[in-house]
Amino acid sequence: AWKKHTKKGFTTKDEFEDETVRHIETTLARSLFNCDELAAYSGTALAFRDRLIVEWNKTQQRQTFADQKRVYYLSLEFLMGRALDNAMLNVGLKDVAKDGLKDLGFRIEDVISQEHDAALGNGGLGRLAACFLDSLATMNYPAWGYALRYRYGIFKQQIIDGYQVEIPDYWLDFNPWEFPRHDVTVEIQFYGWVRKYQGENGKTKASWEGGEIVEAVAYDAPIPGYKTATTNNLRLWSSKAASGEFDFQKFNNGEYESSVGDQQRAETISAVLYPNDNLDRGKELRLKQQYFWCAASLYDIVRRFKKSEKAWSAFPDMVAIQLNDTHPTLAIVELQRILIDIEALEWDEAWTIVTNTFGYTNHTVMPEALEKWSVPLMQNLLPRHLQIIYDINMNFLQMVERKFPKDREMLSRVSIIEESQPKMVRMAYLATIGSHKVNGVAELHSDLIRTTVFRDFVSIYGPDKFTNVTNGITPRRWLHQANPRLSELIASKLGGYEFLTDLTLLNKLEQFADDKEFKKEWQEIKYANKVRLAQHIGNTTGISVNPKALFDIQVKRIHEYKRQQLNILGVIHRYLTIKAMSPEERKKLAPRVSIFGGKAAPGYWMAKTVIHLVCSVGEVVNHDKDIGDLLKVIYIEDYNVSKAEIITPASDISEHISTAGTEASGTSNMKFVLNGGLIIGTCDGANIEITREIGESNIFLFGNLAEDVEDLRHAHTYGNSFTLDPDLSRVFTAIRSGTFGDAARFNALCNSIVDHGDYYLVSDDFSSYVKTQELVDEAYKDQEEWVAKCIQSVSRMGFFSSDRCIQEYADMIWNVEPLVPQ
Ligand code: DL6
Repeated sequence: AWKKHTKKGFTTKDEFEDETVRHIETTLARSLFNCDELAAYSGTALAFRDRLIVEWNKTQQRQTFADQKRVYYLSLEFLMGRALDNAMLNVGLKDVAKDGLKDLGFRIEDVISQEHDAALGNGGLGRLAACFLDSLATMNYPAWGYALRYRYGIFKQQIIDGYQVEIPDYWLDFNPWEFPRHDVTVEIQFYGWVRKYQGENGKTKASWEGGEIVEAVAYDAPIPGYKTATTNNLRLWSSKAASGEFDFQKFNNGEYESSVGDQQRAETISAVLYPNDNLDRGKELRLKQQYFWCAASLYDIVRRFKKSEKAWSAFPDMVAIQLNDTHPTLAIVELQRILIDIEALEWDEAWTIVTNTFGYTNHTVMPEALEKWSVPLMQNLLPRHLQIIYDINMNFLQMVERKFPKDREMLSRVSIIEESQPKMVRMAYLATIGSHKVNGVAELHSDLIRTTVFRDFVSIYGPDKFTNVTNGITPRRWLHQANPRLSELIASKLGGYEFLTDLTLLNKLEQFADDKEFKKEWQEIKYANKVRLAQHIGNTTGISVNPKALFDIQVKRIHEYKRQQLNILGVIHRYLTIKAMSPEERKKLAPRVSIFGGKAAPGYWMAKTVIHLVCSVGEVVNHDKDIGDLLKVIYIEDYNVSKAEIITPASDISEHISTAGTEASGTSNMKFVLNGGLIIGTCDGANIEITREIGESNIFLFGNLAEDVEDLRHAHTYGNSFTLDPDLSRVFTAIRSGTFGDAARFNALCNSIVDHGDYYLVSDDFSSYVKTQELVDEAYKDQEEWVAKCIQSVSRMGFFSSDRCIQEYADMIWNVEPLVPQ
């Protein structure tokens, strides 16, 4: 009977229209006479959602019956962006929707752009998690993502008078993609105390008592794979008071405000995403978020496992949990607690299960980003977990002592507990000790972690525990969806869209690098993408930019290590140089538009100063009639995933210029190259592997190497002579003389480079940066050669698909097989 009633969903234009109109009229209670673009979006999204749900349910059933190992990806951030376009492409019905919407009087682009970005992340780490979900579903892996359902995602950025202003991002007003599961709830405990008692076998047992309980409620979102029936699940936890709506006692006594206190305190846990990228702030609420999410997710995973009625020893054969950075490290401790305190396993048996279950991905070596939690804070919030951490540490240190007898220094170096004031729990060490594999996200990064933060751990465990999985991006979103014309052109040459699921097939494009007709079409597409971006810039900033100019783009979080300051100092140098040029010299110059975008953490004052400098330079340069189109400086407000989809296909050159050894991988470098733009970059993160794949002649590399950074920093701090490059000195003179407005506002920024040790080595790399930018100017003049380089680069980007990453994780770390729908 069920089968008879189960609908598969629309497949034709007429059916799509029927479904969409039905939703607009009945679900949304709107008449077609007042149906605006938002209503059209809502109706379309609901029609597609219905279609996904059928496959989603079937996928979950299939995975349950198959009774095979699943992957659980624990990430505090999933930067998903918009879902509708992705859903349309993945189920292969975008053209149907386009025609149907046209019939109903709408342009599909306008409808798609009504959707609010799901912005539950800060930057690369969260977007990587989103790409991984897409690949996992596309490759038919049984996998779940787990995160928090923040009511407010990453803030919206406004630029007012050249300064960043943060506006809350309330994204849940209408979200057709999520399903509340009010029947899936978990009680999460905080605070309280530990009671010791005699267990049945006379052994001392522990139980966590008292404290307060908060309820976690599950919200699920379907994750459709591309051209497969597999539709996986992303489960987001929302917090709510376990005690019900409010305190009746207080309410009846007339204490209206405090009667809702518990409810508000509980809801605060999942209220807001912490807006820091590569920075650890150590706030109690953040630790609460982490535990709340880890405990709810583990409860869910364990509940699912227990249904199979298998022995506990089979847990790692059924469950692989990947920790996306150290934020979910408490899951290790929570699983150990469940196994010993609740399921009554012996410590060693439990610990073997735990370590065989977890894998840990490290995403940074920067000291300020390595998470540590104060022992007193943890003692208060999670008293039992702290005890277990101490026990894990004791066992670990005993093992180290056996291996390295008498090496006291080693013991204090590798201890999970840092003997500082107050004592701190080092989460990266705990994650390493509790996992069977630790990976970095690009070759250089993985080498660096092996030789720096985890050096001692490599000698303790041996090198095999540490591995590399270079990041990747999903070609579905970052080529097919963001750049449909390029995708179509490529498909026309390769005889179909198979490259979207096997990106290595792009290598067949190389033969067209000298094909005149193909190159012409390629250029037309790039130009059209630049026109689209120029329109966006015109609409949002009022500044008109020439799409024929060279578009030079740096969009990413604003951080000193990413060195947007180097870029803008280079722009000032360019401006001053043009000003000093004769009309004849100016004629030889390729006009440039320098485009910046990205958010600064609200408390990161120096990053905000960099934004202000970029905007101030733009104010002067863009209004300098003498300069005209030769140079424009643009700040794109509120950079996010959907803006990235417009920006990425429009670059001629993009900048990935971090101080060598600081950017773990970077992923926008991959997106830009895949969209036919060249890059200028340092020998850092995945730039190195991109160079290896596409060839040195197709990338503009500059700057010092990671191996020299320490010496250079030392020289800045202890060297006795420091002469500034004359070009850079001229730039500082211009800033300090007020050319770009009140110089005092930029003092600290200038001083950080000139007087305060130049930690990010801007002055060391400035001259090679400027020279390399000159090479870019020269190269751009020869358009034939430039386009050939772009085509050749795209054809060699096969390695950087997130499908390849997932394959590596599946084979090397998770030991999990796909489950292909029949
Ligand atoms: O691995 C994804 C992404 C890398 O591409 C970036 O290079 C790296 O900076 C970023 N790391 C973080 C670390 N945050 N924390 N914790 O966002 O990861």
